[in-house]
Amino acid sequence: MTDTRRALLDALAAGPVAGPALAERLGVSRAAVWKQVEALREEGWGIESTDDGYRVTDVPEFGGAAIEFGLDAGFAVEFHDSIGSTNERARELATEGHEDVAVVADEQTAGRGRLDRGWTGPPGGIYTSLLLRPDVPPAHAPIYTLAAAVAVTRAAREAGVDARIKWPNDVLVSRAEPEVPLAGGGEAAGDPANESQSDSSDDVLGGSGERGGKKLCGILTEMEGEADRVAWLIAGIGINANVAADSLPEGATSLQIERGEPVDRRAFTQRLLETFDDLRSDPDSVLDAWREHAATLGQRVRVDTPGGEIVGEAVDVTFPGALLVETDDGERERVTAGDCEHLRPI
Ligand code: BT5
Repeated sequence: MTDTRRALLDALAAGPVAGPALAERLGVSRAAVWKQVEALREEGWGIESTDDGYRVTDVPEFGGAAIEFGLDAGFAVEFHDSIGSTNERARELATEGHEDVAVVADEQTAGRGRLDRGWTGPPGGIYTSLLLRPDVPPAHAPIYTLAAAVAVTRAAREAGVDARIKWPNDVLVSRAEPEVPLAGGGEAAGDPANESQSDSSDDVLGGSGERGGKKLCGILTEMEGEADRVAWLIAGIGINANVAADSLPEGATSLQIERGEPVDRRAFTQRLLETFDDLRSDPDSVLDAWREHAATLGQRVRVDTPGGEIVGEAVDVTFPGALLVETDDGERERVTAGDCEHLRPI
């Protein structure tokens, strides 16, 4: 988006402005203002000429200018109808020295998950990568993954979808637990045999379709660090927004499926960026917000960590994003990375 167009839309976001006042404010001719207004109309914007000046009546459903219009967050938006991976594009921008950019796409053709896994990105999604340069040590990076998960979850809940967070990086939509006979009153007195029981219909997808929920969103955080400081950090967020079930892997769901109608992707993305922006400026608030929306806490979990498998009850999350797991022998393990599976309660 050109600077003139951005300035024009910023001015109109506050209410009607007359052509001459716009021209003066933008430092361009009245003809140039008129040309920009015409170009916006051609792209689907409703802009009326009233006695008070130009007034925006309609904003396109999705797109860079649409997301930036009225946005209360410190991000410029770079929009793509289709792209390989928004994380890859954000990396390019990082190398060029940019910051505080949200790369957003409607479709991703080569989306990436963690650990060389892929991310299916049909049209109708919200695929975004937020490029930041936080002044924090590299060890604090995980708090931004948690912040992204909180931001998506809040936006989903406001859109009427009962989303919850599975540590560390998934947003799931809850559904009723299958009826499980509770052994001996249901106290968690670890019978390892039960832990391998799984409902194969919903948790076979390498992190997708976990028990108790279908995967609505995945987050891939990448960063480059200097010795004591993050050089850049990219929070890559893939949200199944207006996507039908047959375009998604098994165990996945979308906002449209859950709502029974499409979601306003512009409003959703704005809410996501605004919440993330608030959280990143106050990292200490992230953990409480995360706990509030967590599906993992209180669950019996199995975490596949680089150092081996840990099974127990997820009791808390600690800064900057480690999961505390109480194992059956009463030890508390602090898990900083790994794939987490929610186990059937015993
Ligand atoms: C993730 O990895 O969940 C992180 C996904 C991050 C995607 C975003 S989109 C914007 C940005 N640009 C990128 O290129 N990436 C980021 P992981 O926990 O490894 O889960 C990956 C697994 O989720 C796959 O192996 C599939 O089983 C499943 N999966 C793939 N696509 C899915 C989808 N659209 N919905 C739900 N599950 C999916």
